[in-house]
Amino acid sequence: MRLRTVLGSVVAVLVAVGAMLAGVAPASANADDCSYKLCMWEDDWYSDSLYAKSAAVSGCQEIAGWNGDNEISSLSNNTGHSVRLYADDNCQGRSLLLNPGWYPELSRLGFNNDTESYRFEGR
Ligand SMILES: [Ca+2]
Ligand SMILES: [Ca+2]
Ligand SMILES: [Ca+2]
Repeated sequence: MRLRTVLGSVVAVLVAVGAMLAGVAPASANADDCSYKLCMWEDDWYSDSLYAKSAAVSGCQEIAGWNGDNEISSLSNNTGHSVRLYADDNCQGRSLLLNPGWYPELSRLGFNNDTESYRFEGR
């Protein structure tokens, strides 16, 4: 009777250790969800830093000076609204209108590393 109790305790401890060792990998944190949003990346083909992510809100949207200005190289626009990119802050300067869609290389459109702000059309 006493021995069985000790064995039972040992088994319980081993099971607990096994559960701890197994662990559980955390869910991926970099699966940024750009559905229904506008997303802008530092490099071509939606790579490196994701500097801007926004729903189709109204008004001029500012890209951060030290994290995105003059760095955007690719973009996806899944908002259903066209967006106009601006080469300067405060929606000023040269601009480029983009319909909803995927733009892996803004360099092809003459707008690589230039965007500093943007505005959704009709918002
Ligand atoms: Ca870039
Ligand atoms: Ca610029
Ligand atoms: Ca800016």
